[in-house]
Amino acid sequence: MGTRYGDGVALLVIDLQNDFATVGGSLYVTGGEEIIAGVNQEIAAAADAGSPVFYSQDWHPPATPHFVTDGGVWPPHCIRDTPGADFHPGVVIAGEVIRKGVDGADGYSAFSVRDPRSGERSATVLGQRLAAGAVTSVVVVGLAGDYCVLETALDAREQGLEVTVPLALTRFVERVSGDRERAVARMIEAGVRVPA
Ligand code: VGL
Repeated sequence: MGTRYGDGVALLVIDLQNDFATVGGSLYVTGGEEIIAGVNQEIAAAADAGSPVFYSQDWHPPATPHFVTDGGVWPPHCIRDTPGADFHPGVVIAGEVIRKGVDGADGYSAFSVRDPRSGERSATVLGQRLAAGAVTSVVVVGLAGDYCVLETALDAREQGLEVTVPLALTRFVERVSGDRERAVARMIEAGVRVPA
């Protein structure tokens, strides 16, 4: 596994937070907790090879049009400064945390957020950080494969990065049956590598 990392490669750990990764979390992604040991191995492999690790963290205000309670689709989740927004206690944190969704935006991609009303997109600091570190290739792991991992991987491709999403290191929401297959197909179409 260490072979994935080295100069020019970064590991992006997406939203491994209690609300997604803990049984009983408000937007629990089935099996989310199963990937944690493997993700920690990736973090160790990246660190050993000198590759930076970035962590995205969904960080919503209590009311946001992202939530069903305010006209959106999702149950309230990852509300800032609550235990649901904390990283799953099993995840080793060994890098910079990038928060998204902070001002009521939809925060799917770790690279950009989107105002759910105006549709306007704005960048997080991740793109700058990767450019500053001369990163040309990213490995994306975490939750969920059909939302934040997908959008992060597609944004990374748009920025011209090589992208790998090891499928064993993500899980899918599957709001609609078939979303997993559709998400994987979109990744492949965009040139994302999706090893098992
Ligand atoms: C996510 C749905 C809503 C995710 C975040 O982390 O994939 N999914 N907000």
